[in-house]
Amino acid sequence: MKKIALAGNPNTGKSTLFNALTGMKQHTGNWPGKTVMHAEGTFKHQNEEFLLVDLPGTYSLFSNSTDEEVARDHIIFDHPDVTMVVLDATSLERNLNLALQVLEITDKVIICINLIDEADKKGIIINEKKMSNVLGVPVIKISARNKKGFDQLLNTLSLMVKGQIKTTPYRMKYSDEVEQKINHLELKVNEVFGSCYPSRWIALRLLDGDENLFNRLKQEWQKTKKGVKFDEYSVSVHS
Ligand SMILES: Nc1nc2c(ncn2[C@@H]2O[C@H](COP(=O)(O)OP(=O)(O)OP(=O)(O)O)[C@@H](O)[C@H]2O)c(=O)[nH]1
Ligand SMILES: [Mg+2]
Repeated sequence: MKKIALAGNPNTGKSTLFNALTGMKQHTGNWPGKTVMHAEGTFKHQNEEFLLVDLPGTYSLFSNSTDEEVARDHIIFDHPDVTMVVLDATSLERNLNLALQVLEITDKVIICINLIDEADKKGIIINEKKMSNVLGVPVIKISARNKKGFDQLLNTLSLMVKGQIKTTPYRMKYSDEVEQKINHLELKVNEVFGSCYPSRWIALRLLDGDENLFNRLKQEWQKTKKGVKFDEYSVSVHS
């Protein structure tokens, strides 16, 4: 079963899309050890079964809140086959911030521009082809409430899980000085975790002093590599 994550800012229609796709085939509870709602459900398309996870709405994937932590940890540690980022067509500028963060983490991304009916009403015209060229991943206009654009979305999803869509996600370039530090840390992260996790993104977060992510990585390390001291690798926040 292919695992699909639904990420996006609050109120962009993730749960509406989730409900439209999974119908009654869903169950809810809490994320382990958290008081954040966890909803997952299944659906089929072209004989392929998908497990869809509705993530809490967040503005970023840093460690500012439990919601952000849950969304971030799912995308990093649960390895979804595809992450669909749901954007509000009427406030793209704000919404794209999260999309760029997801693109830093994974190259299996589909951008869904939702509430396209609202954008139409406001006379907002979105050139999804141009956006797709710039972002390097498929961009699809939908209306979750009216079930518009679903065929194209699901066909794209099927192609992506089969590895038939090549993406080139947009990645921010920083100043030479910062890039040097990123490269240095990235090598260390690779040494510790191999290709398990997105090393460039982790290096960026460590440079930013994200202690919460650091501790979570340490936990993951201790789960898999008992007996070897993480600290011996001298990867640390602010290194
Ligand atoms: N007009 C219009 N409204 C929509 C569409 N999709 C969702 N909505 C509405 O947008 C509101 C928010 O939808 P939700 O699905 O709850 O959004 P969410 O992203 O799950 O929100 P959080 O869980 O808080 O992050 C609801 O009132 C929906 O009915 C759409 O395509 N068009
Ligand atoms: Mg929701």
